[in-house]
Amino acid sequence: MRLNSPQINLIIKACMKASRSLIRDFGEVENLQVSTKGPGDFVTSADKRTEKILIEELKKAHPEYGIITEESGMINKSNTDNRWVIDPIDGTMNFLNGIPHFAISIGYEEKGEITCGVIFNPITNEMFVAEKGSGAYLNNSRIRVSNKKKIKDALLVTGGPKGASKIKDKIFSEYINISNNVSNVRKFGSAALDMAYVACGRFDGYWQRELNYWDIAAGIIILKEAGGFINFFDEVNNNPLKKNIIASNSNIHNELLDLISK
Ligand code: 2AM
Ligand code: CA
Repeated sequence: MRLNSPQINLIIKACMKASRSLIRDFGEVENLQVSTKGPGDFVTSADKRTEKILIEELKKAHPEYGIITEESGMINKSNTDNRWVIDPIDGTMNFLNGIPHFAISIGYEEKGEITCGVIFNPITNEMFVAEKGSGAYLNNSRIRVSNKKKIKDALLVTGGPKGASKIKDKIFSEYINISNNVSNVRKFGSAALDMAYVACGRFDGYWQRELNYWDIAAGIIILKEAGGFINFFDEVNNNPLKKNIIASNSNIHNELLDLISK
C-alpha cells in the first residue's frame, strides 16, 4: 500500500488501538444479548470508550486540530483548516444486536475537503483506506468500484428511515421506486461500510437520506479514490453536517440520481 501521509498513519494507529477495546466490548455484547437487562447502556459506553481512545490518540499528535464526533460534538471548533471527522461505531444497531457489521470511521478534512480516511471493521479485520491522489485500498489491495453498466442490473444498498424520521413515507416510496428499477436492494445498517462496499465493487451504488457527516466522511474519499461518483442532494436546512447522499460507480450515477424524488 503506497499511502504515507502523516494523517493516514495516525488514523490507522488510532483505529488499531481503539479496536482492541471495541472487540472486547463486542464479545461482551454477545453475552449480554441473552441476559434480561440487554446490552443497551453497555453499547452507549462502548461507543464513548472507543471515541475517547480515538480522540486521545489523535490529540497526542495534533492537539490543535478540530474534531467533529458523534458523541462529543465539536472540539477546537475554530480550527476549520484541519479536522478529524470521527464515528466511533458506525452501525450501532448491528453492534447492539451482536451482528459483526460495524466500523470505526475516521476522515481527515483539510480546508473543508476530506483528503484521507479509514473505515475499519475490527471483527472481519477489513480496513478500507484512501488518500487523495493515491487510490483506495482494502487491507493491502487496491480497490475499484464495479463496472456494472446498466441500472437495471445494479445491486444497490441503502439505509433508513430512522425511527424519528419525519419523511418516512417519502423514503419508503423512494425505496419502492428504486427497487422497481434495479436488480435488487440491500440494507446492512452501516453507512460507512455501505460506502466502502461500493468502493470495492460489492455493491454498484448506495443512497440514503438523513445521514450525519461523520457517517460518511471517510467513505467520501475512499469512494472517490476508488473511481466512484458522489452526489449530495436536497441540502438539509443549510446544515452542513446533515447529508443526503448518492454514491455509485460512474456508469449508473445519473440514472440513480434521476430515480431520487427530488
Ligand atoms: P450509527 O450506527 O452510527 O447510528 C443506518 O442506516 C446508518 O445510518 C448507520 O450508519 C447509522 O449510524 C446512520 N444513522 C445516522 N443517524 C441515525 C439515526 N438517528 N438512527 C439510525 N441510524 C442513523
Ligand atoms: Ca454513524
